[in-house]
Amino acid sequence: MAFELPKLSYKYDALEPFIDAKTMEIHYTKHHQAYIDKLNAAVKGTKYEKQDLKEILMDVDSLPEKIRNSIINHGGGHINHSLFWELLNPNHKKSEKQPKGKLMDKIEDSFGSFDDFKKKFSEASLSRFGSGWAWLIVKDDELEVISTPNQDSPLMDSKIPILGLDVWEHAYYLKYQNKRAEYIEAFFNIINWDKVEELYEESE
Ligand code: MN3
Repeated sequence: MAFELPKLSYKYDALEPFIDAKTMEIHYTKHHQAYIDKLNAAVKGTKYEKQDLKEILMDVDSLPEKIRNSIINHGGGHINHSLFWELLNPNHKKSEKQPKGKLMDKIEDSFGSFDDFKKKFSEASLSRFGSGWAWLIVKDDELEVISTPNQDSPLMDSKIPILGLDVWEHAYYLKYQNKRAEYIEAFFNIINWDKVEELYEESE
């Protein structure tokens, strides 16, 4: 069983005008697929073919050196994008732009306010030099905003990602060119907070 592109539960234009249909299509069918193809090539004929990717990434030190970097890059690319699609909200026009309940309480406890969290997450997204991701993660029941380079998954440090933003140029260049800050601001209009809340509750 090879790794496969997960089905997208909405159309490419569902996130317009914040993420344009063309970017979604290329990002999903070309970039994400390329990570999967290279991951499958790396694990072909090894025991990792049949293993859970999350478990593999949580223990990369035990991987054979020959395929370790490939799995970090392409396995990370696969798992990060699979999560990212689920974090985007096709019903954004009718949805709240903030979390509620336990997650909101925890965000306020951890960062002061939702706006302070947003500021911190935006700074992490903006200051990531080159390509990478910004994350809201859970570790030891605490929330933290971090960023990772390339396709490094927070799982490699036993951190559970519950929100993530792809800040590779391929994620925004067609619509936003070099204006990463505008893309980050747009992202806050299309976050699927129900999904983030679900992931938070699962992490407990
Ligand atoms: Mn990407």
